[in-house]
Parts: sequence; structure tokens; C-alpha cells
Amino acid sequence: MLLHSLSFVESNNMNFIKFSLAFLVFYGFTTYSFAQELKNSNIDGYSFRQLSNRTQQDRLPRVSTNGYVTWEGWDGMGDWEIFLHDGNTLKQITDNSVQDLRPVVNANGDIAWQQGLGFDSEILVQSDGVTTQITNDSGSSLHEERYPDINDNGSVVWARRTSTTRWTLATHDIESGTSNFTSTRGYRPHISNNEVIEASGALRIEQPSGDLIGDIFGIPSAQEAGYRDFRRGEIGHSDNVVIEADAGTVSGGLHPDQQGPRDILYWDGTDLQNIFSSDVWAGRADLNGSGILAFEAFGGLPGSQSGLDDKEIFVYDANTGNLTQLTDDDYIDEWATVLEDGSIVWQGTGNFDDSTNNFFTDFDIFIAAPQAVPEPSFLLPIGIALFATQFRRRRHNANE
Ligand SMILES: [Ca+2]
Ligand SMILES: [Ca+2]
Ligand SMILES: [Ca+2]
Ligand SMILES: [Ca+2]
Repeated sequence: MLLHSLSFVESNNMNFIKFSLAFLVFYGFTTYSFAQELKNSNIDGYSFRQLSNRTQQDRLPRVSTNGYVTWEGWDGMGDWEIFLHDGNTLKQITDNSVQDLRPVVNANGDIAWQQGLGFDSEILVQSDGVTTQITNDSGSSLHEERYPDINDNGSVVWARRTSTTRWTLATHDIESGTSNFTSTRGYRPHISNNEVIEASGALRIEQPSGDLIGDIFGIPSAQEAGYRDFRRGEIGHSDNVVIEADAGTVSGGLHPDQQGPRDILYWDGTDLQNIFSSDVWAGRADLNGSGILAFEAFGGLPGSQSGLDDKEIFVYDANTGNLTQLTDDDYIDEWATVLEDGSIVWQGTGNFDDSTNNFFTDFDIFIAAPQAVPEPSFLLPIGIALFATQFRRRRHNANE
């Protein structure tokens, strides 16, 4: 493990602020493992399941802390619908002729999603089986609504386009039914159970108060950290943050969101760590409150069969420093999201063995759940010996 300490000096309203960052580089340090071949092959420590088996497209999964999984699925008749998997049963939530997109779900099973595209888009919430449209400005020229997120308190956040170049944050409280349209810039917002909002702004991550999240938590801006931009971020429920950092310019036809070298950074509350670098592209990282991160990237770890034609899912455990390659096949694997128990849900083409759906161009939703590691039997006599020692001490103390 190499520990790099970098210093940055920034001019800020005549004041010079010096930041010192500790970057942990794990080359030669991280232990890793990977699947041997297709999606029907397990890797150590995970059991795999396929949550959707429809011949239509299933994509953009998001999870609750406790195991609900929601996504958008093509209905085969011209529009997307919302689906919800509760761990056992798959339910179709919408059935209409408009576009239902980008759903998110909380631990109560409340779902928020975007309905419609462009300036006709609105945000909807379903709670206790009742669907409510919480914005209503269809037809007005510049109110595009995108990227809802929801927390376990029933707080919803999303980005609202209020001018051609400006996205601002809006919030809604399900219990009171009240909405708040702020003037604070933010894009792709996410909200933790502590009501902290993280959003990608223009070159920064900020709070609805207008304060930079970096000002509150000490996270440096992209420029302070030496990057062109922070493209995507996610906040976990312990207010830990994962950031997709744009490491430089690449010429080409794609939007900068979708090309170029990337570093995946993890803010654990104290330090900003660089946990993965890709010269091609890596991103769409998600995390849980206990420091399990997942993201997609081209290629694979040393020893894997993955080429640069399709993406794979990687899992990083900030508690151990282990980086695991969860998939290793020639099909697309992307859009990973993390449950609090460390399960990883993602979308991909290809199938597991138990699927009857063999369309390799068809996207489905997959889950990899961590398996309990059996206690090594030699620990038992040690445990008994320790207990006996403690017991003797307690008896001794009781006699004093
Ligand atoms: Ca499908
Ligand atoms: Ca629909
Ligand atoms: Ca429909
Ligand atoms: Ca793959």
C-alpha cells in the first residue's frame, strides 16, 4: 500500500486555503477474486439470483436499505413501467401508456419515479398503494424533472431544470405532502437517512442550504482534488460518499459523462481515498452505510477474462480493502446498487442457468448476496478457553 499525501493551494476570495489529502493507492495491496466465466458461475462469498426473467428490457435498478428492488421495464407496447421486487415476488406498479422511469424505493416500500420525458416530465410517489403526482407543470417551457431519490423517512429529492443551463434541487415530504423548490444548484441528487443531500453541481457537490457538502464534511472540490470534474456521486446512510472523478479530457463524440479516464473516490468521513482507476471509463458507483461500494468498469482485474468490449461489476469493501470482480463475462454488466447487507443488484444481458430467457440482447436484473462464512471449527476451543478464563476472573472479582 502506498500512501500519497498531496497538498493543494486554492485562491478563494483573497484567502488561501491549504488542503492536505491522503490518497490510498491499493496497487499491489488489494486482494481480489473474480468469477471464472459466465453469469451462471458463482464466486466465493456470494450467491447469485436473477430477479427478472421477462423478454422485455429491465433496467435501472435501485434498492431500499432492507431489500426492495425497483426498476423500469419495457411493456412491449411503447412505454416503460415501474416494477417492484420485494425479495420474493415481482409486482408491476404502473400500467399505462406514458413513460414511467428511474424509480427509487425506501424501506417502507414507498416508490418515487419520473413520469414523462423532457419538459413534460413530472415526479410521482406511491405510498401505501396510493399514487400521487407531486409536480404539475407539464407544458410550461422550462420545468424538466429528473433523478428522484427517496430515503426511509419519506423524503424525496430530485433535480429540476429551471433554465436552459440550471438544475436546482427540489424536495418533498411524503408524510406532510409538502414540497420545497430550492434555488440551490444540483444534479443527480441523493439523500441519506440523516437528510443530507449530495448532488453533482457544476464542478461541486453541494447542500440545499447552498453550502458545499465539502464545507460541511471537508470533502475537497474536484479542482482541489486535482480533477476536471466530479461526474456522479452517491451518499450512503452514514453520510459516506462515493464519487466518480473525471481525471482528464478525452476528445471524441461522446458526452464527457460517458468517456474518459476515471477515478472512483471514497469519502469515509475523514479521508478521500482513491479506490479504482480506469484509463477508459468507470463509474455509476453506489454504496451502503457500512462502506460496501459497487461500480461498473471496462476490463477486469489481473487474471480475469474480461476484455474492453463490455462492462463488469466491481465491489470494494472499505473495511477490508478488498476489491472483488463480481462478473467476468462477455455480456454487459452495469448500474450496480448496494443493499445494507452488502448484496449487489445490477442490470445486464446474459442469464443465469435457472433462467428460461435466452435473449442475449435482453437486459435483466441480477442480485449477488453475500453468503455467511462458516466459523472455522478451531475457534470453538479457543472461545471456550477464553470464556473459562473470563469466568474464573469474574469469580475471582466476586470474591474481592
Ligand atoms: Ca428482461
Ligand atoms: Ca408506463
Ligand atoms: Ca404501458
Ligand atoms: Ca460483463
